[in-house]
Amino acid sequence: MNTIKDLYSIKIRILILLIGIAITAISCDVSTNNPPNEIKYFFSFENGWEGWTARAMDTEHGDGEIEWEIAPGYELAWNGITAMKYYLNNLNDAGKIWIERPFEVEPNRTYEVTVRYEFATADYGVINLFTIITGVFPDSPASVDDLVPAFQTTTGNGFNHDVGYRWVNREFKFTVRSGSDGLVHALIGVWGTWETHRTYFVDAVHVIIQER
Ligand SMILES: [Ca+2]
Repeated sequence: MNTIKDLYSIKIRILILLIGIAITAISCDVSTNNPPNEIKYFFSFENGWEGWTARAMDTEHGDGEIEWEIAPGYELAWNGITAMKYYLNNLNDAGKIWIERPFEVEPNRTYEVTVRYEFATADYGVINLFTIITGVFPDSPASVDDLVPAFQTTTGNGFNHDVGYRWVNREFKFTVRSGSDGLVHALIGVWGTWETHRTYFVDAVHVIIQER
């Protein structure tokens, strides 16, 4: 009789232990399913545009337009075999070309957004350089005035003589508040600040969105 009671008691204890393990497992699951407050994206353009689109402003020249193009290509790459190639023949000394991509976030919230990428440039020295465009906005820029906060550093590769193309790392941080549509728009490009033609490449783009 005692043996049967002992056996019963052991079974109850095992059952309680199993329930305990199950509850622990469920609570772990819940904690790992919490919505992350940091979202990381990476773009290497190995699959083409990867959600980005090309835009330009101030490209008018006489009766036509200056020549410009942005497209994924195979000439140079930092990661994999393709990078985004930018060509701007800046005959009007004003052209601005960039790629742009919307990112889904929560509406009406403030975010810290880091935009980091590799930039291949043959520009050297400190004069006659173009200017890098990088920014994050609640709305896609509709005018050059909207674009002004995205005018960043110059396109120089850090050398004081011609060494051809060099990859340089560029990183910028922004604070942006999303609108009611729950989108923020990231931009990467160049502003022609010298009257000549230039080609650049962008690859390995990280966009890190962190809610404040
Ligand atoms: Ca690539």
